[in-house]
Amino acid sequence: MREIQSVAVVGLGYIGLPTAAILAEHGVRVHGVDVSQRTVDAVNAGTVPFVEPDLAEFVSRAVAAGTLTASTTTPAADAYIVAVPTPFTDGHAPDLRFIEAAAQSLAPRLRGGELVILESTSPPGATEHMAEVILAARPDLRERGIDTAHCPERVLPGRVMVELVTNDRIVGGSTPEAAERAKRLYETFCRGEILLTDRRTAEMAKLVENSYRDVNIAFANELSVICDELGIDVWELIELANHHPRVDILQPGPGVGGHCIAVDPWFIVDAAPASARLIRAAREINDAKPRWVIDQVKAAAFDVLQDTGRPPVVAALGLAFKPNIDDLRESPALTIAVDLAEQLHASTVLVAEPHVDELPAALADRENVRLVPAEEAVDRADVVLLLVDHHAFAGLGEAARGKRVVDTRGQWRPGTGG
Ligand code: SAJ
Repeated sequence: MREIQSVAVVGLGYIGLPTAAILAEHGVRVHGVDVSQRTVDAVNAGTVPFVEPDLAEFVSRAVAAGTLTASTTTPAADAYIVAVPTPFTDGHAPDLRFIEAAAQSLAPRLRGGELVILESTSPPGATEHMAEVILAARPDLRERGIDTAHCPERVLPGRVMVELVTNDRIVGGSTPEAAERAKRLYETFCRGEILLTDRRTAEMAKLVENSYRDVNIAFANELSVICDELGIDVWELIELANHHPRVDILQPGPGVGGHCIAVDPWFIVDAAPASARLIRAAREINDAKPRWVIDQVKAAAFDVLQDTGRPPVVAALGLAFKPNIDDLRESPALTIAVDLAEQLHASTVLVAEPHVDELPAALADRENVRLVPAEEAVDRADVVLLLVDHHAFAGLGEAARGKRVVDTRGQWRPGTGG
């Protein structure tokens, strides 16, 4: 089995860059590839283009040691790790265009005998498809075949550099030998168990993990709507029910965000539309939650208008998709802030997001939106909407008292110290 000494990581995003950095830290020669010159420049300067705890230190160490380099073109290497986005189309079908482009970019570099790993979260069959794209570009390698594997990442944003090392990993190979080769590569930095299977099962395992979470969050979100109708505090209810030894209900929120849990279940629905009924329903329930939150804020705003005769000032606390990070991708909080600014156009919307320096494009050009410190937002608002339970907001519940509060995370409920 050929020893892997050099790896090209195609896609230097939230997964590709940490993976490149940790491989480099463990003595593998890594070359990162990205279509963005800005990302490539940042990495070559030993810096990172996004926030992830400890990542900057890893990258600067590896670049200084000469084990990590980057460019916009794909070089020859012993192994390739493809970590590019897999978005979906408007009809919720997976869009494999970036995987195909990555395959096209590395195909001319192959000499035969390399290992090509797909890490991107993908629908069942995507790794086989990637292999086909490579072989279509390189028919000379068809007879001998190429080793491919799917090794889904399962790291939690905010804990990536820890979980890359500690999480167990699933490795699905085109053959048992290909799986074994990929395992040996991941063993250089992963201390978790590395479990071997075929490519389709590995692809499906990743999708199933995130769907499991989505279904359970949907259960909590549905409970929150039911409890509102019935006049019951959903957070107290969940806390009580979770005392049962076999019950562990998750927390309701303003909807499900991020680039994984809100996306991956659709790949299963697309692959088995008639059978994936619960998985589809969970997606629909979670996707409907932002509208429900907006209706609550609009009702509160209407009450203020009735009482005072003027359009209310609304504070929207948090834009990130979950607490204590700066990631706004697929964030229900951002969607809600944008829609509120649009629908309450006579109101001022004071947005507070301590993890960003400026408003994102979707809000920046709106006349009635300002980015302000959280304390000021709460102080000036008639209606306070808590969208993300950032630590920074925990102590503001007292200042919001007496105002109309829509607390989508239960951060300020009595007894939580907020
Ligand atoms: N959320 C709730 N209630 C909860 C838990 C989460 O509303 O009780 C919301 C969050 O606010 C957020 C969304 O769900 O909007 C997703 O957040 P998350 O922390 O559950 O997950 P992600 O998207 O940051 O990361 C997930 C993880 N998958 C699982 O926990 C099964 C991570 O391990 C995966 O690596 C990652 O997706 C991925 O890349 O697929």
